[in-house]
Amino acid sequence: MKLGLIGLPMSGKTTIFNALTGANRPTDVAVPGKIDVQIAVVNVPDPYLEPLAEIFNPRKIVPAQIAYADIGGLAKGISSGGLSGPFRNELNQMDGFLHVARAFEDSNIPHPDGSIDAQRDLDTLDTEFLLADMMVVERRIERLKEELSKGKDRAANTRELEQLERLQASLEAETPLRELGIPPAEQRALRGYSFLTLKPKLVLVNIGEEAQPTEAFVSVEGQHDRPLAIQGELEAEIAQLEPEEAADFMQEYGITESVRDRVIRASYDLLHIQTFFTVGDDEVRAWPHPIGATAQEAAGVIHSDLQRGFIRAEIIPAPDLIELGGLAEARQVGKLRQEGKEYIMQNNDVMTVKFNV
Ligand SMILES: Nc1nc2c(ncn2[C@@H]2O[C@H](COP(=O)(O)OP(=O)(O)OP(=O)(O)O)[C@@H](O)[C@H]2O)c(=O)[nH]1
Ligand SMILES: [Mg+2]
Repeated sequence: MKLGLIGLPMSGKTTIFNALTGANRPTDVAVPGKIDVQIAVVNVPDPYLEPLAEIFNPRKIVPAQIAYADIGGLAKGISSGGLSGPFRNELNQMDGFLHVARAFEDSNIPHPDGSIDAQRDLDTLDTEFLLADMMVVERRIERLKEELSKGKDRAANTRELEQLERLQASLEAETPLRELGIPPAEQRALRGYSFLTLKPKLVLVNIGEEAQPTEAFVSVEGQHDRPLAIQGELEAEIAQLEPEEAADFMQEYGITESVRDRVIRASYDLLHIQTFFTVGDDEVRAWPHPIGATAQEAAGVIHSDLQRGFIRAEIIPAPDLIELGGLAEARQVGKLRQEGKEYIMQNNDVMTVKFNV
């Protein structure tokens, strides 16, 4: 899973990336219009991984991970004529976006538009993404019409044309494709286009030093998904401290949860994912997987062989296993459940897959 930090120049993307990943990337270096990407992988904090490891004493403990990409260079006007190849390639690879907007006041950092207005800035980049998608749709529609005029693949091409014309109407009405409620199967069919406005997006408002949400933050609160308010620079400083010092610092500033924890949790919500565990002497491991996945689909997250040869799964919630102290103990008291292919995975299930290939 990979999420891209996007936003207008100087909104605080790199600052928040540093806070989130503990990186120490220099700020103020991106050139508007020139793509500049840095990726960091973050371990997902998990209350059950350590206690499970204590039971199994495995050679390896593998936490779930999320990659975050700091994507510099996006700016107003960038989509006129279509997004350039390098931008498209990078943005296509993202599973979703964290859209950073500036709400901090700082006279040393003049805003190119002369004032601080987070909603305006969000709209500016949203419009660029709408335009970028519109160009993709238009080009494809043109192409399909050409093919149809030659009488090629009439049925399939007509179906695709109708679908794309629906998407085009939505984009022209400035409605991002993610808001259309397109069913998952149809979304999968659209994957080849990598529509930017179809990808899930969460707004992060950089409120700077203000402990109280600023005007600019309040003005974006009505957004579709509730934005996160982040004190960018402060959080980036905290991320550089030793854990004990960081705790003192956070207490002093009334910060109850680090930006890393908050954003990771929000990322899970955004991507509709949850965790299951596999356990054993070899490794204890956390696996992110889509909420609603069946046991067989979840087995496929581990390895395609396990999905193909799936027979059944032994399941127990992680807290129960930790309390009981082991799989044998759990089996003894009848807490280790046998589940079939269609079982819907619950958050924090421990799964052992029985399979045959
Ligand atoms: N006062 C204040 N300044 C901040 C805060 N967050 C970021 N800045 C400053 O704002 C400037 C831009 O921050 P960056 O993190 O470089 O922003 P960016 O979005 O990565 O910018 P580009 O990569 O140039 O597009 C830097 O000088 C930061 O130090 C904040 O919370 N408060
Ligand atoms: Mg930057």
